[in-house]
Amino acid sequence: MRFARLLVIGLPLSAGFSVRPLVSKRPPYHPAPLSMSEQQQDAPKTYPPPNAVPDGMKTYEAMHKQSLEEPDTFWGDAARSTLKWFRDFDRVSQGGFDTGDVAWFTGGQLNACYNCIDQHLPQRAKQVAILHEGDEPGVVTKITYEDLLGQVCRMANAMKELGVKKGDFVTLYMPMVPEAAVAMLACARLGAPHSVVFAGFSAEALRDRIVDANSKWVFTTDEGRRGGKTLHLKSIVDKAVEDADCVEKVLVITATGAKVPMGKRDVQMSEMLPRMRPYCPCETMDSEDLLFILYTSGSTGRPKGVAHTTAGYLLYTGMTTKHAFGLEEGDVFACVADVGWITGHSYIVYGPLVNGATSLMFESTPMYPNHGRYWDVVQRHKVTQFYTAPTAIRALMSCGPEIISDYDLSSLRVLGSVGEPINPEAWRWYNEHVGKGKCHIVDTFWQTETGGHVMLPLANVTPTKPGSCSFPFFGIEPAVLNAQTGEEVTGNDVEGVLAFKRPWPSLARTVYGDHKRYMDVYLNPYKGYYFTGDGCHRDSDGFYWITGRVDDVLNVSGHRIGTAEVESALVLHPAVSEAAVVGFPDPIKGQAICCYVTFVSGYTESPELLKELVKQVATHIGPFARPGMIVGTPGLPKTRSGKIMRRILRKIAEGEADKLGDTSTLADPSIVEGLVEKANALL
Ligand code: 6R9
Repeated sequence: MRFARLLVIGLPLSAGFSVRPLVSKRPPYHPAPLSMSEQQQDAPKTYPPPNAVPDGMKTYEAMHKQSLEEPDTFWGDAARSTLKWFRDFDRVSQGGFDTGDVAWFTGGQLNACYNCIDQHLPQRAKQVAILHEGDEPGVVTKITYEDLLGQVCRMANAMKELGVKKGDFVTLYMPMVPEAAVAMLACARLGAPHSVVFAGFSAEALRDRIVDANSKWVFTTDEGRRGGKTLHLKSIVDKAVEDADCVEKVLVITATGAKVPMGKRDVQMSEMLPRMRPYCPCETMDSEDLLFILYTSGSTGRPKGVAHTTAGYLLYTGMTTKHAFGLEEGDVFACVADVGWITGHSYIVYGPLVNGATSLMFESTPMYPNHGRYWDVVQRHKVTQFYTAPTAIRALMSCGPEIISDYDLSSLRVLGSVGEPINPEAWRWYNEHVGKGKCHIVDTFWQTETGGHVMLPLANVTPTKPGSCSFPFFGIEPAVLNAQTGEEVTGNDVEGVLAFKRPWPSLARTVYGDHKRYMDVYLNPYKGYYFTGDGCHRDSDGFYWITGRVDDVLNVSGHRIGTAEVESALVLHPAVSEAAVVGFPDPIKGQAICCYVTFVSGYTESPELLKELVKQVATHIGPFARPGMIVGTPGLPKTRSGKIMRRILRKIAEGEADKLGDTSTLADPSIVEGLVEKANALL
């Protein structure tokens, strides 16, 4: 018998939430795949910031100090100068980590959409707000701030006519078309929190998210296009809403113009929008009113609806966009993420627009029609800041740098990285081949829950080391904790888990509908701290290095996937009795998924069955969660008390069966012997 390495195949159909119970204790600690020593061996050099601002680090240090010593003055001033308020706030911040009653700018009233559009009209009516590069090269749409207001208002008025009111949840399942941003902003204008579901999720995953948010409205398009392929979004939504009784209307936007079946609940927006008035007043929102929820995976249980509120989120994403990327007048800012993830929310929509910048939205992939596409986009649109994920950089690296020299990339000043640790080799490639040694590389560490960057270099200010996310943003007080004791590890050249000691404006306020879970996952594991779930190293110069998740969350191509979700998708298959899922290193994706499964009697392992199981996961979650390896086994390695020893499964999947460590607590050592034999047959 051999391990089956399976190729990425098939299409998404649907997804279920995990049924594994929640735990309120500390998550199990295991060192991340990219170990600190590997990173360090490779990264002795410090790079000075290009075009350094005089005394930039001194100013940063003074501002950071002030943000911690006089937080109310720091954030109060920032909030008044960055945002437009309908009513000034009474208090800057209140609450804390004990009960998670954090609130910022209470008493203040504002509207996020007003801040992203209306406030800029006197100076920027004719400036491009959203520059959309379609799936086909050169298919470009430019939406000025003035046009954006009109489009958002028409959309908001249509939503009103369809019954959307302040406080109602609206789900979006959209490709990367400008209307995705327009719909988000229309929701913000009406005070209806949006819940954007990445359009790579299956119908089942979408349904669960619609139902969890009790959403009566779902936005989608007829179809989408990505990398020359068609995404059948409307038909996925049809399947999702079949058993989602809460849904009253599906708002169908025309993207490709394909004829799609329209049912009783479906509304053809192309017929409705031209009738709408292109102005719609803004709802007045309290600072702490919800702006949106966004589902994300955790180490256990079902995906959580991470909840962000209006003022703090907007202020913080605005400030981080400005400082991380050194925004200047006339810049073309390109974050090539998807709006279905937090990076798209914060750095395609809210952060750039609150700054009055031109935000590029990219519908395609780095490989379509060839691996020069990013650089073609940079050249044609004279992009000044470019923000992508290490997985894309590694994929492009594997194609060689030659194609880059066909393009003029001289407009670029800042190159950002996000989503996973960037290996020093990829960092240097990005710096040398794309940045030509003249751009600032900003590796930004943050999470759905943090709302915006928490650890990052500031453009033209912070020196960098390849693979390190350097230092905290204003108001962020990091701590390295001993994972077992929870004690803070002080000094430099230390390792542990990364936590934060005080709230900041864009910290997620709760898990929608389940504050206990919010406490248990983020604030209870280490009392007095926000726990990130990531391992970290603070080197001898005080630079921070993220070493990856220390819990059961995988990061596949920058996509966060809970092992529990994959396991519950697998056990829904009639052939599977038990499943245990771990990650293993992948040269491009960072991590890939390995599933160990035991079969119900009567089923035997076969290539067909293994393929079916891969499809099972793609169907229940989405194609991006497809396992790279499925291993049939007569049993899972368990302790005598019945706990699965994932540490052992991880080692075997990583090809380190010779370093299993202590196996004395195993109930049945022969199971591990069998698995190791399988591994050896593969290697
Ligand atoms: C923004 C985003 C969050 C997890 C996070 C960590 C990993 C993100 C990183 C990084 C090292 C970076 N992560 N950025 N690890 N260096 N610059 O990706 O949010 O999808 O919630 O993922 O991603 O493990 O905990 P999200």
